[in-house]
Amino acid sequence: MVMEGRIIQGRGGLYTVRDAAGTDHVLRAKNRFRHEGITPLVGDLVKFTPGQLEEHGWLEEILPRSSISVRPPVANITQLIITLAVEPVPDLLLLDKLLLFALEQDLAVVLAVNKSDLDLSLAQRLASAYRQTGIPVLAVSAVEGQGMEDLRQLMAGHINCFAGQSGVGKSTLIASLTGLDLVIGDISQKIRRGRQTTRHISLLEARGLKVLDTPGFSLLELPTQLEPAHLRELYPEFSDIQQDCRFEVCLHNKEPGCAVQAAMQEGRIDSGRLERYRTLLAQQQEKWSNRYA
Ligand SMILES: Nc1nc2c(ncn2[C@@H]2O[C@H](COP(=O)(O)OP(=O)(O)OP(=O)(O)O)[C@@H](O)[C@H]2O)c(=O)[nH]1
Ligand SMILES: [Mg+2]
Ligand SMILES: [Zn+2]
Repeated sequence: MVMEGRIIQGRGGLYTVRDAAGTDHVLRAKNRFRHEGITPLVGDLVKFTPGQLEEHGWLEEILPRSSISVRPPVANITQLIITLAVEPVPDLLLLDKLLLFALEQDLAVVLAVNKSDLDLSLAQRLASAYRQTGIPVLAVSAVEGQGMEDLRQLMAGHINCFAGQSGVGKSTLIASLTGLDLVIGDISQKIRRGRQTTRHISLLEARGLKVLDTPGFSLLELPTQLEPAHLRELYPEFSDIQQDCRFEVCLHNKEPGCAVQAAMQEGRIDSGRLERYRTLLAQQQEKWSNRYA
């Protein structure tokens, strides 16, 4: 008997799949997946043969994915909640790379600035820097509750995935939203041990929300195939302005008559965003020119 379900966790070569009735099945992937170079991902909709008694069952087939994210490696999410906080020190280049991944996959995005009980200035700074992108920036506090109702409303109806550096409070936010008992890290211990508290990706469902908790990370490479000239299409705040650049394929990298540069000087585009765009552009140009080397 073949059934359908969704992968909610994968660890040590075993996948937990939840069927439509809410029953969880532990499965092993058929060798065929490995031979074909296919990695089942949390979020995947699959066909499977359930196990008998104590035996695990078999993952038979992965159904077509509506989105695929490489970092974190998940399938079929519809919204990425990029989480930052005053501690650990925010990495805005990482934030912009995550945004590029999300927009490339047509995902909805929310910036959740957590720990706003400690400090509101980061949330204010980011709200101003990302205003022209149209992406919602929320000041939230998982421990004191500010902004949590707004976050919940933005999450409704989506398959949400939290992503961001280790220690920003992704699991604490999810625990507060869902009422589930998740393992929360102690930040000083984390720095000492240098590893994440959340070790595996899992899809959680409670209080009407669907949400993926993921381990934090701080390294992220843009894919080599991402063409440098395509980058500018992934900056929502450039879209109305760049048609006024003197050159049609202006890369907004100090070309004469660049309307984006002018907009930045007039304060209509955030200077930090443009600067980081240029950093990423240079990186992609470097990768692109070496791509056959
Ligand atoms: N002051 C304050 N501390 C918070 C808040 N949210 C989380 N923390 C603390 O931040 C630390 C890290 O929280 P986690 O939820 O484990 O962080 P994480 O992002 O899930 O980390 P990884 O699982 O390693 O990726 C814990 O000590 C939390 O208590 C908040 O809103 N305010
Ligand atoms: Mg965590
Ligand atoms: Zn330009």
